[in-house]
Amino acid sequence: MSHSVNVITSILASSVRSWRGTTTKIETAVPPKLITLYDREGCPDCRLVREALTELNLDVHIVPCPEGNAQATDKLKAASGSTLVPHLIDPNSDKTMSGQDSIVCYLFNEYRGSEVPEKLAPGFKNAIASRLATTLRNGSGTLSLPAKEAEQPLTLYGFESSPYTRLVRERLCEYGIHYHLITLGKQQRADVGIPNLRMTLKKYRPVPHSKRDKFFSRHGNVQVPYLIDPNTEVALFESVEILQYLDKTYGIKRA
Ligand SMILES: N[C@@H](CCC(=O)N[C@@H](CS)C(=O)NCC(=O)O)C(=O)O
Repeated sequence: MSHSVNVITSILASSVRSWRGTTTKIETAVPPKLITLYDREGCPDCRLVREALTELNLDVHIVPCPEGNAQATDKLKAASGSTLVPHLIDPNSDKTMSGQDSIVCYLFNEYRGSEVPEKLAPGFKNAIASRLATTLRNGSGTLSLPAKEAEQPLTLYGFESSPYTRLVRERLCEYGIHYHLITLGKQQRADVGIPNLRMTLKKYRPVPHSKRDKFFSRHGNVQVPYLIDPNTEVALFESVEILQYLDKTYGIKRA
């Protein structure tokens, strides 16, 4: 599929989810230790957890579990006793759990001290719309592709509904590459839009002292996806370039 078609279907996938996983408030408690999520990008249930993570402004270590990756399945079984995703391990509270409803409720309770907001609440509507999003992406980010192992985890900046970031997450999942997902949800009107066309007439400035602000100080703007690979010391913007890089560095072409 061409990149443009992928971007369009990714925009449609975010649209059927009503762009959940776009915004975040800043008052979420920041846990000292990174939460781990055993995840399958194309899994509709996992999407609901990742949407909650963006909404809560929480970062996470993603252990991808694509179907057909025996090593990943073994890791998941060792961690959870089953092969079901999503599975979450929170070293801050020593809690571990499976299933999107329990995980989403736990995250809101633990980190915002609140119930799950209506728009993310477990139920039929969210479950169906998330399945539809997977269908629009033709199941990308579900099945394993042959790949070399990444020794150290990569770091990916993005937010759940970002159509361009989704394409990168799908490939990371298919290749079984683990990564730290740094969520940069939108926190104000000026964050809305693309990097050079924002909903503000003033010079763009993220919310002070936020993760976006830190990113802005380093790069002079906020644009996602942004990928860092400590194994090769490569750092890249632009989804096309990131995908080409992942294919070249980790993909193994079938003969
Ligand atoms: N050409 C870029 C486009 C990236 C892009 O427009 N990203 C949007 C999110 S989908 C963005 O960074 N928006 C600005 C923001 O979130 O602050 C690519 O393919 O990676």
